[in-house]
Amino acid sequence: MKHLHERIASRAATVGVIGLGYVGLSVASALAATGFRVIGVDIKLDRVARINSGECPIEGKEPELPELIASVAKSKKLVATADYADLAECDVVLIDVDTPVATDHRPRFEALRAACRELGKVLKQGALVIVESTIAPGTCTTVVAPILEKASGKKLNDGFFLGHCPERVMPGRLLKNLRELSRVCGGSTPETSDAMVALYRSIVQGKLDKSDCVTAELVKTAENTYRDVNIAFANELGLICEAVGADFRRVRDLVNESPGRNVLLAGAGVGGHCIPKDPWLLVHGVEGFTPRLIAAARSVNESMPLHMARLVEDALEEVGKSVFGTKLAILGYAYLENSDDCRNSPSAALIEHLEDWGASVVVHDPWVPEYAKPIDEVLRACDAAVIMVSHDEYRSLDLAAMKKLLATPVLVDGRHVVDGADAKKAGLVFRGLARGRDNA
Ligand code: SAJ
Repeated sequence: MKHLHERIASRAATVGVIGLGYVGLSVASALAATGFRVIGVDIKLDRVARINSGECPIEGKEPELPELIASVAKSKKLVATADYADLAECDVVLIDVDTPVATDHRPRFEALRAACRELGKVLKQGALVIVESTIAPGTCTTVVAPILEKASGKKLNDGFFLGHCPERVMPGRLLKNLRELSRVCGGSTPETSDAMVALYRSIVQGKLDKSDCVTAELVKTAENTYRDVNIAFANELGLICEAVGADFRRVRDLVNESPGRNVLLAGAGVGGHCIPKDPWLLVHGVEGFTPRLIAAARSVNESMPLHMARLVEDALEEVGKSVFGTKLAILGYAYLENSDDCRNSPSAALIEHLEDWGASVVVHDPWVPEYAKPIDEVLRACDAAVIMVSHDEYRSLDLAAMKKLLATPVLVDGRHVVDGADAKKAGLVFRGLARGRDNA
C-alpha cells in the first residue's frame, strides 16, 4: 500500500473508472485533467465512442464538463473502452455503476456484482478498488469483497485493498459538487483511507474525512434518508394544517423562528434519483430489529401525488364536475424546480391517478423540451390546472388570463406558488396543498 500511495501522490498511478454515467464520467475527466492516466469502462459502445471522440454524452447543462471531456479525450489522458481487460494495468479502480432499488424496495446490485466479477478477473496485484456508487451498509463486506476475492484469487488487504467513497454530485452541478463538497474516505485499512485521501485530494477542495467502509456506507444513505424523513414531517404537518384549516407556510415560518427548528416544505411529492431510493438502502439487511420511522416517512412522501389528485377531485366537485371525462393541465413535470430532471417525477404519479379516474391529461414544463409548448395552448379548454413544480415561470402566472383560457376555472397549487386570495380574485376555484380551504 505504501508503494501505491506514492504512485497516487505522484500521479504515476493509472486509474480505472467502471461506469461512465454522470458520476463516473465526471470523476474520470477530473482525475485525467489533474494528470492521472484514466481508463474508463462502459458497456454502452456508443457512449465509449462518443467520449473517445471528445463528446459529452451527459444530458442537460453541465458547466465545464463538455470542455473537460474534449480536452482529456484529445490528450488521451482519458481513454474509454468496453473491454475490462484494459483495467489490468490499473493501480486504482473506481466503481460508479447504477445501484437502483426495485419496486419491492430491495436493492438491485446486479450491475455492481457484474462489475466486481469482471474486474476481479483482471485485478492488478495490490490494486485499490473504490466503490463510489451508493450502497447499503455492509455491502463492501458482504458483496464487493467476496466477489473480488473469488474472481481474482486474491485476499482482501493482501492482494488488493477496498474503499467506499460515496459521491454527492447533483445533476447541473456535477463538477462543482465534485470539487467543493466534502467526502468520506472509508478504507478497508487505515492506510487504504490515507491512499484514498491522496487520490481525492487531487480533485476535491472540500474536507476529506477518513473512516472505514461501513461508516461511509451509512453516511451517504443516512444523509439522504435524513432529508426524506424531514420532508415527510413537513408533508404530515401540511396535511394537518389543511385538515384544521390553517396555512402551513405561516405555521412553518413561525415554528422556524424558534432556535434549532428547520421545518422543510410540504409539497406535491418527493422525486429524484437519490431521496426516494437511499432510505431503502439504509434499512436493507438490518438484522435484529425492524426500522419503522424510515418506511413510514417514505409512505407519507409517496402518498402526496394521490393527495394532489384528491384536491383536484374536491375542487372539481365544487363546480359540479367529477374527474371522469375531464381534461386536466399539469404544470411542471421535472422532479425539482428550475430543473429538467424528471427521474421519479411526482407529476408522473399524479397523472397515473388522474388517468385511472378517467381524466385525460396535458402537461406543461418550460424546462422539459417535450412539454415546453406555450402555456396558453396547454391550458386552453382544460377543466383544471394543477401546479406540481415551483419553477420560477409559475411564480408570475397571469391568473385572469388562466381563468379565460380554462373551460372550468379550477386551480390546484401543490407547491405554494400562488396566493389563494389572488386566485379567488381572478375568479378561480382554488385549492392549495397544506392550506385549509378558508386559508387557501
Ligand atoms: N422536496 C420537498 N420539500 C422540501 C425539499 C424537497 O417536497 O422541502 C422535494 C423536491 O420537490 C424533490 C425532492 O423532494 O421532488 C428532492 O428534492 P431535493 O431538494 O432533496 O433534491 P435532490 O433529490 O437533488 O437531493 C439532493 C441530495 N444530494 C445528493 O444526493 C448529493 C440531497 O442530499 C441534498 O440535500 C439536496 O440535493 C440539496 O438540497 O442539495
